[in-house]
Amino acid sequence: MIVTAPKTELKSIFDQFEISGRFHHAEPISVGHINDTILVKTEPDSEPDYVIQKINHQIFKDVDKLMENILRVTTHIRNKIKSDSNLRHKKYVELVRSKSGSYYYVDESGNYWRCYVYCRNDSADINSITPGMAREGGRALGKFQYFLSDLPGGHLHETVPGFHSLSKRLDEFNVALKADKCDRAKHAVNEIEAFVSRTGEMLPLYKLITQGAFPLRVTHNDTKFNNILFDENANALCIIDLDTVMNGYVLYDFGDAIRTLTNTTEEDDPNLTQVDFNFTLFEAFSHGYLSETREILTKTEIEHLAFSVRLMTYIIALRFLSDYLNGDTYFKTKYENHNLDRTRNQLKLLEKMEENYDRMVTVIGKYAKA
Ligand code: GN1
Ligand code: MG
Repeated sequence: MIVTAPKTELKSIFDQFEISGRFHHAEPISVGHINDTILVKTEPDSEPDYVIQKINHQIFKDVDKLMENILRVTTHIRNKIKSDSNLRHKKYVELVRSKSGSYYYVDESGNYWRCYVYCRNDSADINSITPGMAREGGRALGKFQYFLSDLPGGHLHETVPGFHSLSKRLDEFNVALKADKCDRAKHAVNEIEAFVSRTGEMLPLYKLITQGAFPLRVTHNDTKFNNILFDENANALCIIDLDTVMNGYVLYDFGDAIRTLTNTTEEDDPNLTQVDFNFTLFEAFSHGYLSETREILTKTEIEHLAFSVRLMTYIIALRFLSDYLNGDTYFKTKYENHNLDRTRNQLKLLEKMEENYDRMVTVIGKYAKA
């Protein structure tokens, strides 16, 4: 679909950035749940295309800090890629400066906009991800974490405090359930029970995290598999969507990547018979990931990779349910029960992960040994 109506408005926003080429037309990219993303095609064809994004600053409240993190991270990755001739084919996320010299622009209505150089993405849809792509994706995530392991300048800003904290997400859930302000809890009785009955098995890993059992590293924190871009030969090019890059634990990145890669259907498919855990893709991703990271990860990190898959699926499903109970104030939704469908889908996936758990542990053990 081509955006025609707001063209003048979009063009005037686009014109605030130091771009080359001329605005031709805009197309929405509707994959994310948080920001609004638009692809801007330019002319002549020899010039790059761009992505402009309206940042959700209800969620990312301090845009200066957000953009400072992204700039630090992208600069560091760019320097790594440019200084290694073996990495010449890799891409990096490239922010475009606004004409006022900063990396975002605030319009008259107080909306925050930023601009990136567009990186063409030939990723397949969820049904045609091959084991080769999963392995490449695992390698790309491992490299991403490795590149950032010597990021200078101290800790990144915590742009969303406690983003993957189980205790924060349980507190939010309990507040939402108690308030039940849309009178929706009665539609989610089984789902609520499914979370409550699993809390006990989730807490030990959370406790280990809070006790400092894992090194604090620079992590992506939103490693949906579709945030890994591929070229037409299924080589991973780069990892995008850097809003949540913060200091964190590799378990979060591994777990969330597996959550999104292995589901045999979309995250919000209401037809639960379609939801299954693709073990072959899990194995291929783990192979690629550990081939890049086995030398840097600690024994304790490796031992908890398999469980992190269950923890992350639990946490994100719980966030969908809390948002449903709160009346859909956080994730974008397209219909009344969208967040409930997401919750059910992810709980089904979690069950499938539980069934496959012992095999997952075995596979991690195998690839951890080289
Ligand atoms: C959100 O917007 P998107 O799709 O990149 C969310 C992630 C969730 C994901 C669930 C900042 O990511 O944490 O895992 O939805 N991002 C934020 O699909 O909350
Ligand atoms: Mg995101």
